Amino acid sequence: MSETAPDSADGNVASGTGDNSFVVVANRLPVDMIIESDGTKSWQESPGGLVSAVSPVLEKHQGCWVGWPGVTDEAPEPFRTERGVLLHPVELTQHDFEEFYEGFSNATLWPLYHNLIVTPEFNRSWWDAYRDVNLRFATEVASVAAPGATVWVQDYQLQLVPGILRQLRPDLTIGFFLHIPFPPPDIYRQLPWRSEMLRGLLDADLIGFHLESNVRNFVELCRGYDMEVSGEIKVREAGITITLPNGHSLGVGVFPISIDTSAIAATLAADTHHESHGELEQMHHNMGSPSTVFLGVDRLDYTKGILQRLLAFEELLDSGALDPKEVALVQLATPSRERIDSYRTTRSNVEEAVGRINGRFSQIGRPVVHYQHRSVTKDVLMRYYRLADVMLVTPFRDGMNLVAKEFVATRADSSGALVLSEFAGAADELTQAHLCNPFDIEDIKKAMLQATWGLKNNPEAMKERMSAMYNQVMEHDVDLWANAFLGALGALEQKHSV
Ligand code: ADQ
Repeated sequence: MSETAPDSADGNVASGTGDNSFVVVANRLPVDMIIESDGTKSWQESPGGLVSAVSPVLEKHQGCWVGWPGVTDEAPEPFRTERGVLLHPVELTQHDFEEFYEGFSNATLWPLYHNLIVTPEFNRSWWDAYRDVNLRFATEVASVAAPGATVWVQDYQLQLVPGILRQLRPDLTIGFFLHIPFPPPDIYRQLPWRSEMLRGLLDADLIGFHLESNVRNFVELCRGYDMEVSGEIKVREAGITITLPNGHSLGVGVFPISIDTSAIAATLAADTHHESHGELEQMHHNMGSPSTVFLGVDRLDYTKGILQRLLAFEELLDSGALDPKEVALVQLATPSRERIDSYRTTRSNVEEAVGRINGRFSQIGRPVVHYQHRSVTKDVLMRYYRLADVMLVTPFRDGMNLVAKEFVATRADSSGALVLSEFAGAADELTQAHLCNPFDIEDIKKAMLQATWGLKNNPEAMKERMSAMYNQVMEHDVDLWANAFLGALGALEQKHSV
């Protein structure tokens, strides 16, 4: 796990506040504070797609990141990372963590926005905590932002921040990006606090979503509230304008998030050193030299469809369609939201399936499923991507899914295949993948077999598919995402100030 050494250790605490012209605010800082049993404190990269995507943007802008440091009841001083990003921690109490983070954010909004894969819980005291914590984040941002600064609010945990900030600091330009899907209006309307939530969001100057379907859902919802909607949906532009009864207008657009392709290229290049020592071959050898390696890389979340993927693999072994002496499946699962019941159940179901499949099909010293319930460093992750023949990305629903794009970015040689859920946002762009319906185990099996068969019997066609996806990802990286969003936000700001 990579460590980021704060300069505060040598006394270089951020001097003064209110002088940051670019501020990102997200629930989590890009690093988590780790407190050892002897009280020693250190920092580790925090998990998840938002951090992967937004970190390089902040590094390029040398901006300020306001967020929670990952441990409760701790308020470290602001500090600058080695890469020049000013981190401004916001304290969450244990009560906030339970009611705002685990409760409202992850047991109400997360399942609601992911189309009810599990049933959302509506709890009034969680909503109170959500409002309180959003007020705290907005107040912190208001104190660090320079006059006329640009503030970019990230994700579903902070949907009230644009509205509160607008009250506190009318001089700011406020963008909001939603990293998860926006649900159909009928589902959104189940939320008891739907109007206040929507009102908070609409005080932004620009709202960005990953997909056209997200924007359609959002616009339909707004029309139901008698807002004036004009323009048309555009990609990487604020094609839609929504005007509120008080005269405030905002832009809405599709901004598909992506990955830092140059950082991946640099990691791959650095890895050639290890390559010369045969590290990749050694990993393959340690796995029993399977002719086909399937790979899954996910936060351990019920939306990611890990269990269904394992069941599909088990059925293929059971029927003899795959030979357990020839294949292996590696599943890396980052621990996530571990105290929430639905996450505990998902973990125990996944681990039970791993144990059963290995019990049925492994030989001594050669498991068919290699399962790791922990994070790995980026360079090790890249090595797993390179090792894989068939990448399995089968979420029931996913805003985008960066893992699919990261895998493709390691395939400059056009090797390998991607099995991809049609309900991952990435399926809108990676159309050459082996698409499947993750709710249909037969369909996952079919896609896995087509990919395996294609690699053996039709390598040229498979290379064409991978090459098209590789070019797509290389031409649409995270810089394009950030520049398009911030460019559209800047253009709106100029329009308003004319
Ligand atoms: P996530 O749900 O976290 O992100 P994803 O987009 O796949 O999903 O990002 C996961 C990130 O974590 C990737 O960068 C991946 O490399 C990393 N990761 C996963 N498992 C790992 C492991 N075992 N070790 C190390 N790193 C690991 C949310 C939304 C997505 C959306 C992103 C960005 O749910 O739909 O794509 O935000 O907007």
